[in-house]
Amino acid sequence: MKDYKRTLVTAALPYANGPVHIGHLAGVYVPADIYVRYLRLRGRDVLFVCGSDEHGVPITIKARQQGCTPQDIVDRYHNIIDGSFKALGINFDIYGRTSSKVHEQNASEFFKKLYDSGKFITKESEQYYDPEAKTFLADRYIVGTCPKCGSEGAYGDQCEKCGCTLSPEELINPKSKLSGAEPIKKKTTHWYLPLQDYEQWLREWILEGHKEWRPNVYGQVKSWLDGGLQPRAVTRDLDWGVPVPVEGAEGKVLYVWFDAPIGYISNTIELLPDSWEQWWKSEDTKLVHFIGKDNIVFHCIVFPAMLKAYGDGYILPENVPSNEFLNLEGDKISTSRNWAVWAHEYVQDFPGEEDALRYVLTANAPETKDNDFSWKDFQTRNNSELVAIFGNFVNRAFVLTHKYFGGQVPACGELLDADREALAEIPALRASLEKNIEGYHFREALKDAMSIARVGNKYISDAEPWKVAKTDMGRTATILNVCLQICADLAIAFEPFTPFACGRLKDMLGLDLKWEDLGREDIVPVGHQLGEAKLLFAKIEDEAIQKQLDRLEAIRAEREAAAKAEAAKQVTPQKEEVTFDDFQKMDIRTATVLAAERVPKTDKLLKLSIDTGIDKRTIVSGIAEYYSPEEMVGKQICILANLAPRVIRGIESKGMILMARQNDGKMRFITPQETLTNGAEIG
Ligand code: B3M
Ligand code: ZN
Repeated sequence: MKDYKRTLVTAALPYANGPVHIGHLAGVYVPADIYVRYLRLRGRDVLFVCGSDEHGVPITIKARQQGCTPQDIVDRYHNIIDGSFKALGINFDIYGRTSSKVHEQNASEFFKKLYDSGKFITKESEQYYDPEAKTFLADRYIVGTCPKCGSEGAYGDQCEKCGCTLSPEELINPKSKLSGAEPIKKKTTHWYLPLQDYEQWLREWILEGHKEWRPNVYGQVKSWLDGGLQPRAVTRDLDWGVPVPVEGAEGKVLYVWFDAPIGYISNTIELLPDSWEQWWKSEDTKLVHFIGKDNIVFHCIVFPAMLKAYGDGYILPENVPSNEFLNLEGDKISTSRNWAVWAHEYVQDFPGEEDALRYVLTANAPETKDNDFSWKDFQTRNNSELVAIFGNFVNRAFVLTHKYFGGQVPACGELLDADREALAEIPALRASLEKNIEGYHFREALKDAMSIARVGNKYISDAEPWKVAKTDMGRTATILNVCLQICADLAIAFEPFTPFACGRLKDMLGLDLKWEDLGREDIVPVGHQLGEAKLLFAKIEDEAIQKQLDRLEAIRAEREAAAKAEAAKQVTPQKEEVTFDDFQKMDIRTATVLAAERVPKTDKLLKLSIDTGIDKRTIVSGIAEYYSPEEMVGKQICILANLAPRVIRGIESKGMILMARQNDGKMRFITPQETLTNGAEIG
């Protein structure tokens, strides 16, 4: 392993078109923050860069929906996102924005240099154009009927109902979202980065050189490369973004996925205008991108190809850790369906419980496969791990030290086997923790930290200093000394994971701790005065959890009702063709219900006596779900008169009542608009 002088950590720039949710936190920001905190604790030189991704079509769509400007949208969400990161202790060195002047200049210059040095190709293509609004239409701006599931309002790139990927050509009856006009095809020219030229180089760099990358990342890269790379458009016809800085490119901007990764560089420049290059262009810098799994291709293929094309000494990432997805209560997290736990709402609903979320999202991180967040699990992990093990242990150690020794760290006498065994576990756990964090296995690393708490908790429970104190103060002193060393270990080991509690614990200890202290047996010096015991973690009560579950349940119910209403509008496809003769065989007539009663011991059946004009007869019908007997009496209905008789529940039923069934299952009988004579032939 190469020895780097410094580490540059980037976290994917969240789109400023909505707040961040627990999926983002678990996938990208919490792991990135853990990694950075750990490196800092070890005294390494680290820079942690993030910012809002403020371009792209979804932002313009949101602005249009809300009747405001894209700038209003990004201002709003930039602030919300920035605020929730801060509240959760995710401490970037800079949280910039891709709408900043610095970025506009930098991205523009980046494009210009590639353009001037002939790294792009241009291609003319036909794109959808709104003849009324006089503008090209991004795929998202075209809506129509989904060819796969038939639902209305599918987008030109995707149907959100059935989830299928689409191209605008496939939409049935496409319309522009801007004017409602039918889009036409129009020629336009764009710049493309010929990715295929970098294929061989990418193969060597990643497939040969980075077999240690996570399997999900490596696998995705491999399948892209095996599929053969194509030129990628780096410009778009749009009026929101960084203008394409060449003549004849009016109305065109840089594609959001071209400018966004450059944003990492721009934000570094903004923070360190004089020394940014040492972070981006020095072989002594280790670059690590933390991203979501849907960003892999851009960070492993497109952005590296851009940097390679640019030259000038830009370094490439040493690793690109990316997680799988986190689900919520068994369902995919979805911004559009509001199925999420929003970071900014969490910090409002659970003030002081920031660590609990960080802890649970790490313990449950979707590192190797999709994982589920449930509120019950959240509560259990908080209450029975953080509170009952870590918190409880520290609290007992402090309270007893105050009780017996006035809060002064008591002297450590001769160590017994139990003391030595407990203490001996810490260096091994430290080594494992280090290995796991440096290998980006944060869930395992957290287990190591928790194991230290378990060691402490078990040690104090077994040693029972509260009993020993009745007879042997010397031994009590030793036990508590050992406990306090473990408390200090916890303050260090947990800092990357639960920084708020560790801050409180360090205050209680009154010590400045470094990673190197972890596992030492004399971190806390004898005679040192401890602070008062503070609460490290609070129990999360059932009511707080129920409130969250109720909120989600309401959203689910609303969604189901909407889906039902939507389904009711849907029409079942037409049946197979029949001939006129087939139809002629059906003898459909008007008739009047003379009497009606429920068929005993059934929920669904009514026995109806009807006057068909031809005769008086009995029909048993599955109508009771929709009509009471009283409602039926006297009604004129339509029947299939010549249906072969059937015996239903011992009653002979002759014919069938015609009913219309909606797609939500609701049925109504068919009645003539005005009362007719019974037995009138329908056809
Ligand atoms: N904004 C996508 C996302 O939030 C995108 C990441 C950009 S990183 C340069 O998933
Ligand atoms: Zn569909």
